[in-house]
Amino acid sequence: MPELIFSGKSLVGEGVEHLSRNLESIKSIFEAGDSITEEQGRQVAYTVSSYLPVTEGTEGGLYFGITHLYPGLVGDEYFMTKGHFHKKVDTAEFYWGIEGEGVLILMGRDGHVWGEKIFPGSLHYIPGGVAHRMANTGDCVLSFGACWGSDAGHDYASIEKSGFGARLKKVNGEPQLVK
Ligand code: S6P
Ligand code: ZN
Repeated sequence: MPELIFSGKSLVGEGVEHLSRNLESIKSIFEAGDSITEEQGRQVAYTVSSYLPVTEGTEGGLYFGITHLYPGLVGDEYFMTKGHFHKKVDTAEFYWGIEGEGVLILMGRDGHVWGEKIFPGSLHYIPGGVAHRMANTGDCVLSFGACWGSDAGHDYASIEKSGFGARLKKVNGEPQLVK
């Protein structure tokens, strides 16, 4: 068996994959993405460490990941993850808050968007058919865990094409979903 260490905040060990996304690579998700300069574009927006013990598509397996999402704004929009539906659309996922604060932005297939506050210890069940994206509304890194099925897959294309039905913006100093 591989030795894996999940310290609560980080995940290391044999087979753990690390991915990093800078602002340049995700700029199209932000309303003001075109304002991102070359220098800002090099800034890391989030990293993901994941343990994917079986081949993607395997039915009945589980995946585990930790995301560290950095604080910041693009225009008046908080740093956020790309967001996705699952390719096998009816598969669910758990998210839980580890450190920092933010809002889990959710969108049903009908385009209805709502948010759940995430904070250390909060637990979030994301039902099948619900797109999910995380925004960091705090001043510190937001770390959260995720557990999803190895047969779920990721559909990023739908979000790239149509986005979410609302954006999480800083309005008078407070996060607000704006259509
Ligand atoms: C995977 C799970 C997370 C995200 C990560 C980055 O199903 O939801 O590990 O991959 O938070 O978000 P995104 O939307 O860029 O994959
Ligand atoms: Zn997911």
